[in-house]
Amino acid sequence: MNRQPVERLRNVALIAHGGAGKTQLAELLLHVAGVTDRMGRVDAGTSVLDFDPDEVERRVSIQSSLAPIPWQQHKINLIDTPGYFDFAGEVHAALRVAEGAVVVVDAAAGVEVGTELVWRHAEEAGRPRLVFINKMDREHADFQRTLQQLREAFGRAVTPVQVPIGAEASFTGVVDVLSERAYINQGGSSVASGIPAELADQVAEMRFHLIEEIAGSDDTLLERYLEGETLSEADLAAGLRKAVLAGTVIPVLCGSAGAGIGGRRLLDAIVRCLPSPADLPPAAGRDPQGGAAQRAPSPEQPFSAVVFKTLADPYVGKISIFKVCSGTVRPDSTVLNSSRGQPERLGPLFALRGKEQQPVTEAAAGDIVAVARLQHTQTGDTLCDPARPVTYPPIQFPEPVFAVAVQPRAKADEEKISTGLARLAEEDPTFRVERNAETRQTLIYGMGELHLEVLKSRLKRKFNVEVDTVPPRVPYRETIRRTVTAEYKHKKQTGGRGQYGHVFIRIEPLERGQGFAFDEEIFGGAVPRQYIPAVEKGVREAMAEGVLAGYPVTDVKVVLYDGSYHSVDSSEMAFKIAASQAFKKGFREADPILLEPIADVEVLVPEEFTGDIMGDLNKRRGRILGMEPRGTVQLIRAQAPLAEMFDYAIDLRSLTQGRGTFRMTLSHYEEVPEPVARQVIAAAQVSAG
Ligand SMILES: Nc1nc2c(ncn2[C@@H]2O[C@H](COP(=O)(O)OP(=O)(O)O)[C@@H](O)[C@H]2O)c(=O)[nH]1
Ligand SMILES: [Mg+2]
Repeated sequence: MNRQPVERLRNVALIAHGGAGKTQLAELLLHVAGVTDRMGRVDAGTSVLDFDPDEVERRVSIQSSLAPIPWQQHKINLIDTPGYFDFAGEVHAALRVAEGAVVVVDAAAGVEVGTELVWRHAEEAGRPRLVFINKMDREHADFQRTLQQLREAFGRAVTPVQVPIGAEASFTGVVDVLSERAYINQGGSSVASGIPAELADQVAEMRFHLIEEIAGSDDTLLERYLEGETLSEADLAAGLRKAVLAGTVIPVLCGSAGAGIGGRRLLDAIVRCLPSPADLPPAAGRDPQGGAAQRAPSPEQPFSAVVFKTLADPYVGKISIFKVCSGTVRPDSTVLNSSRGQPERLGPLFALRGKEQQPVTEAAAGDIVAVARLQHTQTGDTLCDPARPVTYPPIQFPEPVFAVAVQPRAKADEEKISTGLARLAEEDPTFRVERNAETRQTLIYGMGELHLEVLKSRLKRKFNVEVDTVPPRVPYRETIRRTVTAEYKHKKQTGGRGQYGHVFIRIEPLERGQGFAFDEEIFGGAVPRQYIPAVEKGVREAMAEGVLAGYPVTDVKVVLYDGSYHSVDSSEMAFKIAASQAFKKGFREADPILLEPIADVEVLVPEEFTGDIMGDLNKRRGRILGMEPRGTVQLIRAQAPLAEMFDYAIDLRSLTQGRGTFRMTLSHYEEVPEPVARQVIAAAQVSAG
């Protein structure tokens, strides 16, 4: 494909509830545009876009996929996104770089939870939209009902520009309302014809309504319309485009990706109604001094780009996909990664269609290209002309909040696992790896169970390591409630030189969060100076594994106040042992308790779920701190023990049918209530054998 003037580019995100048919629709568009000889089929595993083995195996999209499509002297870069909540990060990234979106809705299922979620994302990103009511061939497909649901959920801007001809098995084509032409599918090609008589009245009425909507969005058109002038097809087309860009009209089309109906009209609508990069305001970022900087989407401007996706390939290495915001970039040039302050040498540039790579000689403002093996670059980074630096804000990704611990199936794989996980985290900003020194576990955080399942299988396929997942251990701690004194004399006489260390210590509770303090009140050299550090060391070692259940001890102060020594047999080792034993002895008597981490939790849910959510948090031993409205939803603030929150992501989703989200950060430690503590201690004793 040759370079297109920026006005002839369309970057379009396909977004929807999972299973609405986005990928199949993209396959149809590729096929009707003549890019593919045969239409790829999701069900047959022959999709060009769902190429990842995990996608083929599960028959669902897991990551965004690109499909450049030439259509009527335009270039459309379709970004097919995954619909499942677990992969919502991909939708965020796609909407950052696409200027417009096509929302796909299943004509039988109607508006679904995922429809609402992606709609909200698109609205927040300020992206003009078209709606495609898909699967008109399916049993129970109902255009009017679905349209009604759309208008109820998203307002009156949602306006049909097509009517289906027939439905279910007898669905054969569509009528374009503005042009008053019918397109009927005959043996795979679309044949233009007159409006079927039984639809004439309906189309006339819709056309009247649509023209009013279009005219109402433009003052000069409105004036001419009110003066009784008949607006030409060109006037109306221009007016419709303006209204869509302004968001006052959201056109609804229909078809069947599976039966191959409605593809050409959708491509037409994308070209005619959705914005080009030039229709958006210039990209806004910061210059190196922190001042505001702007770049218009013109090939003549200094080069700048945003990396919105990274693929980790074990053979090729890392592939970074970016959208050129301004200027032109050529292979083998040196650019600046301004987000990290690092130069990057670009190798060959290529366009991606699914997994297929086609070399390109340049990429100009507005277009999307890929490059392999960048050294420092990660998703969200800005690349730019080193002489004219600019940095764009990073892409906002949802926080991963579902955690499991992983352990290698083969012990020798420890290292391979950490490299593999690190590479996967580079590829996926909604995946995080954390080594917890306290529990000695590697935790992986993701958006949900399916997400982490997929990552496990990628780890196996790409890095050849198998892991088992286990529940995360809770990093409990131990502390005391009262001050005690303890004495220990370590004395051994065996053959040659003996061992002698003798200490008196006082152990005092500290405030929560104070950690550890050590002091001494030795008079008259009862314990010689040089042994005092050994005493502290002995205490610290004993604290590493508490007496109650083996968890680290915290929030205590230890004071060495007396002792004795032997001029020949005393040693650092002997004092360390004495101190350690004295601590263990004293700790048992100091009313020891178990502490658990408490998390700050913020839950965002629609009003109707707040009762259930609060009830559920109470069951998790949570405390509700407050609730406040946030736009159309409620924000519930609470604190809850981490131990009860590991699977919260899953339960919240089922409690709210996917409408709720939450964030969680560690806050502080608190005493574990007695009955729970007893269980934890018993479990620790079992596992210690
Ligand atoms: N009957 C019918 N099935 C469709 C149509 N479009 C997609 N499908 C099927 O719906 C399922 C989900 O399609 P897919 O494209 O993977 O949905 P996505 O999750 O939105 O990408 C697959 O089994 C498709 O074959 C359609 O127009 N009609
Ligand atoms: Mg898909």
